[in-house]
Amino acid sequence: MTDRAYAWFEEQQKARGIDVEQVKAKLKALRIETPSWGYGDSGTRFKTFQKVGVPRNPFEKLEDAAQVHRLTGLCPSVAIHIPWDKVDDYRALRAHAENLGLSIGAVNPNLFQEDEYMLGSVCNADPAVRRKAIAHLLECVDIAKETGSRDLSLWFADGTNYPGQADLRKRKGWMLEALQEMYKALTPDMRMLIEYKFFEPAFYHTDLADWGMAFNMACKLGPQAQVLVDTGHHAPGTNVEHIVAYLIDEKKLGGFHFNSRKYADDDLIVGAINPYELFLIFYQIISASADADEGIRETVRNIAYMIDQSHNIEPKIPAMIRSVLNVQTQYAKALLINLDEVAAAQEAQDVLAAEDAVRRAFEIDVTPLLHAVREEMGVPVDPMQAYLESSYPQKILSRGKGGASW
Ligand code: PSV
Ligand code: MN
Repeated sequence: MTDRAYAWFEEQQKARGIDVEQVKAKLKALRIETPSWGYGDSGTRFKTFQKVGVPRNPFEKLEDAAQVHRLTGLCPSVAIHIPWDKVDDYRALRAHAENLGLSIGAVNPNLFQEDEYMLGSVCNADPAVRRKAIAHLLECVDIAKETGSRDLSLWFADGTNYPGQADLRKRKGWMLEALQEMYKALTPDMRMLIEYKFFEPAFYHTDLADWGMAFNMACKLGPQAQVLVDTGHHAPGTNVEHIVAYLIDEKKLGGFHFNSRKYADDDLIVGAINPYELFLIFYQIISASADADEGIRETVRNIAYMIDQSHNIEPKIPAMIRSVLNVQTQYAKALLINLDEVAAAQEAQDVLAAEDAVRRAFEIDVTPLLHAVREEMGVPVDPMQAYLESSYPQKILSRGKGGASW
């Protein structure tokens, strides 16, 4: 049945001028990093529900992440968050990852959980607090060296709640100073990926509130600094794919934190709320991947696709599998856009034909394609079902309740 469905799919796509073998090769090359914190308990300011079977330490988080990779073939690296994932021996953590067929991905400094940071970390008016925050950034560079990580993923909760609370321009200068000191500590192969977010936990102003501010910092720092787009960090209605296209064109898009939001930074399963947005993001990336400028093609090749989610009510491992599969699905659909057709419609200034050429790919059922690709990759055609039928959900119950939070 699958074979017949795939044969029909292939015939249809070839008739549309799509190189299906190339699409399959691209799908096999897709890599999505999962976050260690997505395997732990998390919650809202109202309640964190503790689940049975949640990993008790960073080593067990990696074991859960290995299940996601084993079943999808797409997730060989895991981002860590420090100090949530602080261990005595990072080489041991790295070795554990490698034994599981994984690597440690982006290192995320955490500058938002200590009392001293209530009024800011790197932008705090107290030089002692700023020094402590910078020391943590530098510690994370050292950790990245030990874990073999390339990317330092930076998000700052810094901001204020009230007009007049702080000097906004001084804080801008302190942010740059901190980032510059960190930048100097990088080895040539490392990158700083600078995230932005327009509000929360601060509600009046955030020191890096939008992509323009992150971009400005990245430009001032140099080529090893780029912008990280967290899809949940925009006001409703923001055209995220436009930001993506703009940053790619400036060779400053470093990576993504994928998740879904309905209202704000809801951190829901990616693709659950607005899969079309994800598809349109991939459309911009795929169209740039064929650019004549090698610098743009290189930017696209180096984009780090990462998931940043909190699973408050849903079981963590299947939620992560669902997220990864949703990303894969939208990427597959975007690969089916006939870019020549779009270009011809744009050339003719035919608005409806251009919109149709893009949307039509979104409407294609890619199930037969994904089944074929998974078969060729040697992973289950239905990774979610394979997980639920495996012994792993039972096995982890022995961990009991009260595992790691985030
Ligand atoms: C902040 O909302 C964020 O998106 C940052 O990436 C953090 O590191 C992550 O979520 C976890 O809190
Ligand atoms: Mn994020």
